[in-house]
Amino acid sequence: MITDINGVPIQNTLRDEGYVIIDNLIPHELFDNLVEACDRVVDQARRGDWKYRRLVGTQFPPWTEGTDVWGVQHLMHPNLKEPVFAEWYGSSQLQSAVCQLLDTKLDELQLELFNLLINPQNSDFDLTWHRDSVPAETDEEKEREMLELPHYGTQWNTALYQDECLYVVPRSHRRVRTPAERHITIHDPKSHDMPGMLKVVLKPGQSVFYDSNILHRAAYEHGTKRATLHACMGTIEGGGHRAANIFQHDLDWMKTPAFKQSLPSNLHIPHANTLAMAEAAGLSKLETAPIH
Ligand SMILES: O=C(O)CCC(=O)C(=O)O
Ligand SMILES: [Fe+2]
Repeated sequence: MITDINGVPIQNTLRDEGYVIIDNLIPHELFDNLVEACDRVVDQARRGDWKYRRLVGTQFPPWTEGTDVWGVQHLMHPNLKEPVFAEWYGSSQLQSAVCQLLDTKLDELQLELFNLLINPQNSDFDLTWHRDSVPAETDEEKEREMLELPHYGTQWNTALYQDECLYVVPRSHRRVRTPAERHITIHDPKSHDMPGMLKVVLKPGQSVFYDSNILHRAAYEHGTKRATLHACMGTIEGGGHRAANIFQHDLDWMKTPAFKQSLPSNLHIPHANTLAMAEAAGLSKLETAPIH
């Protein structure tokens, strides 16, 4: 049983609070390799040699404008030639945590997104208060409906350096927004005064798993080094709703033989599960329209 930094089973904290902080999901022998691989991919993205990146000025995909980078996409892409990322994504302690949180078995896991969040170089950048899959303008009735949909997946941030960028409103993940929260998300989305907000502080090597529907925002400071692994995994029960969330990031490269061959054996079934999900959702390409 994996417990959080307060000794509570992680699935209980995530269910009740909407987020949970966990120590030690990076094996010792991978830590330095991950740090070095991140330095290399960050260089490539900042130079413009790696085109899959998040650019300052834009929060949600697609990222077509700007030059300053706040995120590097598709760390497991075979063209990056950094096998340590898939090695970690498929590592047993991480998979155990995900299985415990999703109450599922290893062979029902689905390989999904794996990106890197970094500090921009030239200017600070604030993300707005948001839920990942409910746009701010959504009316209350529709919001209630969307919040009731199960996720069949979980997402997390794992910090390689001290990370104080993420803010959440604990326990906001299953209820509609209060009038004050609705006002902020629509009219003042970069507010620093969200009622009940909490800064998530991660030490190097700590992870936070968070419900994609928790109200959250992030503050990107250009002067503080950030390299935080940002990923998600799902279960085969996800279906079309999950497909719409995942494939808005354009994952068609995951169908290539080169990707399959690059994966460690413990990711073969999760990879096959992802392709099967796309097929069941009737997608000929692993690509869907942006949600926001
Ligand atoms: O920067 C972060 O920690 C959160 C990023 C985020 O909320 C997002 O990409 O939707
Ligand atoms: Fe988000």
